[in-house]
Amino acid sequence: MPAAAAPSPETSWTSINTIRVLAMDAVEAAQSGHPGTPMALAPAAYVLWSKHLRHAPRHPDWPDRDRFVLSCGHASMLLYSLLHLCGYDLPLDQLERFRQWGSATPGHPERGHTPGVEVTTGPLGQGVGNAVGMAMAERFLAERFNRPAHTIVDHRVWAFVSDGDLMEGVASEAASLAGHLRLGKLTLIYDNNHITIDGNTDLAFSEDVAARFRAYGWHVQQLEDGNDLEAIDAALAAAAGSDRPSLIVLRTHIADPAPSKHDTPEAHGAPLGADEVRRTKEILGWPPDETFYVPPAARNDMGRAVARGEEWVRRWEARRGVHREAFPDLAAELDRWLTGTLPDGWDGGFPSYGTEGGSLATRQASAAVLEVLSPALGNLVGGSADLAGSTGTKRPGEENFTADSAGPQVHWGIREHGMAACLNGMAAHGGLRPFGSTFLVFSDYMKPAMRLAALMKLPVIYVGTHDSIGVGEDGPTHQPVEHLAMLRAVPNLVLLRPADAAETVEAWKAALLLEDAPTVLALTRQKVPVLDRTRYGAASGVARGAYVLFDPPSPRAIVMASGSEVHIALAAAEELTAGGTATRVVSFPSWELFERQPKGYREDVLPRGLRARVAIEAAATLGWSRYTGDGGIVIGLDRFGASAPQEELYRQFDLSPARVMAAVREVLARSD
Ligand SMILES: Cc1ncc(C[n+]2csc(CCOP(=O)(O)OP(=O)(O)O)c2C)c(N)n1
Ligand SMILES: [Mg+2]
Repeated sequence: MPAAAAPSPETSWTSINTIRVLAMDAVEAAQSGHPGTPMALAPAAYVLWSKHLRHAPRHPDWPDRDRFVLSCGHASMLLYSLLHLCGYDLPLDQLERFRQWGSATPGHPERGHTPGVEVTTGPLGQGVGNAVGMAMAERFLAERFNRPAHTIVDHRVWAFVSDGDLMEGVASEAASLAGHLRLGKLTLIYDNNHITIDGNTDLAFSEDVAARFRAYGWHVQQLEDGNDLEAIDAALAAAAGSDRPSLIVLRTHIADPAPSKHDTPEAHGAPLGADEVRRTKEILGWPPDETFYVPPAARNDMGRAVARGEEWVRRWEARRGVHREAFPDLAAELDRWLTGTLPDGWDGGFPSYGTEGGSLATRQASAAVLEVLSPALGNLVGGSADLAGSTGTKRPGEENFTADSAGPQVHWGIREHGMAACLNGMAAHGGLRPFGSTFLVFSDYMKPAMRLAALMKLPVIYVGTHDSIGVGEDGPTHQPVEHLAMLRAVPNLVLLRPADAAETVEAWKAALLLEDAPTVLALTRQKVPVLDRTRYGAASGVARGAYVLFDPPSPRAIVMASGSEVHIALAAAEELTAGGTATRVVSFPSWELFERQPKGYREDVLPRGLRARVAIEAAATLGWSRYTGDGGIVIGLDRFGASAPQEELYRQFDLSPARVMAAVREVLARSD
């Protein structure tokens, strides 16, 4: 990098104070938001963004940029001020419209909404996991694509975290894993301000955070003065030089230098008030009555990020050109990974099921799919939270991700919260197809991150096995009941519950083709019959969410079901049909994919005129009436399961063909 003259301390402080004032003014204008934390973190942010963070404001998607995560998303005005001043496509009028409808400056940072925002943050703790996932992604890509004298993946991950972030359990899980994996390119800057919403941290947080992180295997530094630019600079450099993940515990004072609100919880989440803002501006030597004032010196100083970024990108492009010439196949593969493109023939080698009969748990079919898919893709990075064998995600052919070498097989440990948050970081980083697995019932432990994946439109794949009372003897703690309804309620989350081995193959395909939504594959522990596809509808219908599986002429009723209950529906419909009551079966693996189909298709599967409808699923009935209509019957399980062999449970809860047949007769009688 050409050595630009370092800004004078005076200029640096002008820039820092500009960040502070913009945060105060934006919150004041919105009469809503969080001014204190951006003000206190402005010095550290300035040093990081102007001296350490490698970024390119005109190329916010430059693959080799450093990643910055503002885990304490409530401090969003800090990020917006930085982005604006550094020359990202975020004009000042957007800061003036902070938190307003349609502005690029929402209350908390949202990925895909504001250029330069890497991840959506706000739910505390999640950003720590995201940062860990990003550092894992960087290491994985670096090991795949760098060659001696050809370094094309080499970037760091920096995150600001608050007291709340470090109190949340998800951060502990992720930090523990990061220490274990020795993710040296990760640095957390902890805003140790002793303040949370309810008051001083004395209320609830007295552990020695530095000692805790040391125990995780982190490199830890403690700084007593959040305004000591030189010390911060040196600490960031030392963090970057460590081969372990780094924590910088930085003592700050919320709302510094507001004369009466600094160090108070009031400065966390409310405007400082016109008088306090005025007095703060006077202290800073700012024109007290002007709002959103950006001194030219600050604009010039921070605006240097543009030219610096252009130069970094230019050099990287040059290195890539040389790398491409030396290793054309490798370079093409990197292109493919970075653009999220599936390789030619990716779906060619899957096992095919459908004529041989027999039975197979869908988790086993999924394991067979993974065995083929994993080497074909190369970037399917993930694993399970200590249930690799049970969830069929062992992938015996793949290397482990360890502290020494980044294979695609991740052992997350028993850390579902952390796993899910890391998966979001990996997906947001780009280049990988991340997946995680556990028992479906423990989606409860992943839900906060799953929701954020859906909100961020990240194509994370969750493999959730043991998807019903079919779990059997382990009992109600391990038997999901309400989870399907819970997951279906999350906007932009796709749930797929395949009925047999062939549907499982198709479900994996559908998941991989989704680029803008996370997918849950809900799979059985127990064996289910492999349907004879010469007799029934083709499993390719899975891609459409629901399809006609069994269709006698002139059906009088429809039975719909997902997963293991499709077989119960089928047995009932065949017997009814043989007895003269022609009954159609709709296999319904995914409501969300069905809702994406054109109206005509949906009408073909569930014709308006065919109102006699029954649904069966070994789960909470909540929601199925949207397809059965008021006149229909939904058979399910609106209670917890129990510990017993699974056949016995299906018997006790009467999830049986006889019950379906009775229900069909009842709905037909109603409509007669
Ligand atoms: C999971 C979660 N719980 C609660 C909140 C609401 N909340 C926002 S900030 C905050 C705590 C503020 O304290 P701290 O994290 O230290 O941030 P500071 O005020 O110091 O910036 C809380 C409880 C949240 N955003 N996320
Ligand atoms: Mg705090």
